[in-house]
Amino acid sequence: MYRDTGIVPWCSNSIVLNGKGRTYCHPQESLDSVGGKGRNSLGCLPQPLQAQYSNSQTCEPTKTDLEIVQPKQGQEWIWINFIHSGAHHELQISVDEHEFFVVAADGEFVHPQKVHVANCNLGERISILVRLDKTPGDYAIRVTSLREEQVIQGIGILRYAAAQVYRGAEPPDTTPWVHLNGSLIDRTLVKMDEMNLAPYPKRPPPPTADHTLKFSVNMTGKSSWALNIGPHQAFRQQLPPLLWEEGSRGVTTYGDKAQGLMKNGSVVDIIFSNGANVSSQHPFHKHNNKAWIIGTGTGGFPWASVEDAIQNGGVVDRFNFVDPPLRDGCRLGNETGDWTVIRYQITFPAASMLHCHMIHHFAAGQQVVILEGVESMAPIPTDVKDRIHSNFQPPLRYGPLD
Ligand SMILES: [Cu+2]
Repeated sequence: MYRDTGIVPWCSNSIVLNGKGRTYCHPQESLDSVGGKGRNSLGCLPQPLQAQYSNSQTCEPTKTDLEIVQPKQGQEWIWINFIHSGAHHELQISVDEHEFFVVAADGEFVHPQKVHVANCNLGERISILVRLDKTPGDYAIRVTSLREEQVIQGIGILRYAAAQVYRGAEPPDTTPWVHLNGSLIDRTLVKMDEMNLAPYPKRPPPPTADHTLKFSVNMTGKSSWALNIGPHQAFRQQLPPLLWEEGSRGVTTYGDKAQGLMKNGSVVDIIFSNGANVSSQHPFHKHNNKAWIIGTGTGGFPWASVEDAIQNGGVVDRFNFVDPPLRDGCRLGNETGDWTVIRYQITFPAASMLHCHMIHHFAAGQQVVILEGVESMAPIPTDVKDRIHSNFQPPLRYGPLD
């Protein structure tokens, strides 16, 4: 359906924590008040031609158990790790009536941020420390979608050790910090600032880069997304390994001999920018290395490199070389011309994937392969090369989703 109509199957029934959660059917006026009119009973906005090509979806409530997080008796703090394994809804984390500290991002300690809500994008990890200083009882842990296309929230339970609770795993009736769409109930509340998640202890990025890759994001069809020249074609994973078979690479492999090898130990800048046909943010994931998010901006990135941008573009204030976040990926903004720059050092020789984590972008070609430090790898033994591979010859008209 998605390939041929561009209709994305993102309308979900529930957001679960450790596999537990419910479908909540909110009153239509609640959905309207936070998300505007025109949503279905699951809180979803209709897509063009959806009624023609797909079944209608109706909210049916469920009553399953909720996940309970419970500290031991006497514990004054609780540490909770959130791992976003989903592929569409950026989520916002909150715990009713509790502020908390964000203490780690993607498994690395950060300078703690005291907040009421923290966002956790696709594929990301956020760790929080919650002080258990409220009246013992059950408090809702809320994971709220920040995507405009669906108003949806998942609920878990923070249950104090001393809580006298005999009500099973029902949603707590505590007071949330947020509305159903993730907007704050009070403007004095504090959101996590993801560009201010400095590594702890300090880990500044290398001051200069050896290589620059520029990726311009564009939607090239209703189910086709590209970084630069064209979408990555999924059939390439059926071909003989591109590590040694140059014929398997296509236009979405970077860092081979023709373009200049990126050697082990070298420093790479990747500059993402949005082209004209862009309708949503892109949470990119860089495999194998963490990368510093050294700059973001708007209005396009016409310069050849970060150095060029600083010398000739007057955008030095858009960069942070002192204590930028060190993450598994980065966010590219929603608008045409938005840009984000990451910097990393190749320390793990590999054919690495770089892709958007939105599943319908990823599947529709928003991914590339980067050959990193491959010159330092031992030669591939002949008996490995000579193992039987399928001799699959795809028709080259294939698109990314075929
Ligand atoms: Cu994307």
